[in-house]
Amino acid sequence: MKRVLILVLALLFIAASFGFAQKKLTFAYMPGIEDPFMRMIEQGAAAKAKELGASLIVGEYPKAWGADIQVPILEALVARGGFDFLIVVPTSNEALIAPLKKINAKGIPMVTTDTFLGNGDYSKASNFSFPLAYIGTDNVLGGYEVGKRLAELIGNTGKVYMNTTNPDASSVTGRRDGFLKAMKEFPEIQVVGIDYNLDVQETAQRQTSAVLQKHPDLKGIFGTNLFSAQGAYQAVDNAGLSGEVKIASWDATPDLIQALKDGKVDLVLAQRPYQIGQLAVEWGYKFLTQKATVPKKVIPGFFFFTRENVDAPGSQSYIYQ
Ligand code: T6T
Repeated sequence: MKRVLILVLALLFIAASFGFAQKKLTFAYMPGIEDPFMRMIEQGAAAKAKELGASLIVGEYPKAWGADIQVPILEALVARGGFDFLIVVPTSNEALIAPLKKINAKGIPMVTTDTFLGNGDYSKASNFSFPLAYIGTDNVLGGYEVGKRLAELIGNTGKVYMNTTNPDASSVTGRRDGFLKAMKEFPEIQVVGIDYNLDVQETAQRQTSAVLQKHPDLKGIFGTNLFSAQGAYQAVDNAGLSGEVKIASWDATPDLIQALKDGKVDLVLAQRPYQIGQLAVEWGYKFLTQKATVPKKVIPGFFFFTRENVDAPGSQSYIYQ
């Protein structure tokens, strides 16, 4: 009788453990803005979740960039609940610290993707080091590489201009700083201005048109994200200066790839948003199921499109589809 009881208890224990191991995990993704880059992160995260037998829920895509718009959506997502792990693109490295800290204090582990909090160093204790990792591009390195290539495109001399989005988003400030670092290596290049378009393409276009009027001898432009670059090349095109003003752009949207083929843009840096999404789910899953230590920074690389390689079969997977 006693043996039977022990056997039953053992079976119940195994069944309970099995049930726990089988609990379907749910990830939540909170994007930064409605755009093809953020959608690619979702696609990568969804694919990886499916592969691992987990599921993904997605917060509403903000129609514009900024904490004011993102935080209420994020809070609604958390209020709805039903997820084990958060993947978030903070739209401000300062303003998102407090709301995310509150969410983390509820016991929700998280990674930040694409952008980070504070200075991005989650390895030292600080008021922003609670995310498990930053998973995204090395933006300073990318900005630096863009700068070197743009310098070469304009023969290492002349005026250049940068159109960017926000002064408090780590992604674009990293690109700006890396680019300016590269420019310091070219004493004959003059940076005539930096404008912030707040992630509005029409603003980028208007700002670029004004710079072209003020500096008709402008030689090069760096557009630090898809809205900046798309607005910038359209302004140059409208002024009839395509080909004369060299344009280095960031983000491989089909629009920018077509512009590269048409000679309206000269260089396109592609990030790896699909991989960013995959890696976020993969590390979250390892953390939840195996208590794995997540590396504080996970950095997939980037890829440069030029007119020489844009049609190569090996390049096509880098386009944001
Ligand atoms: O360039 C990406 C992203 O990396 C950046 O943080 C914000 O803008 C994009 O989403 C493109 O619109």
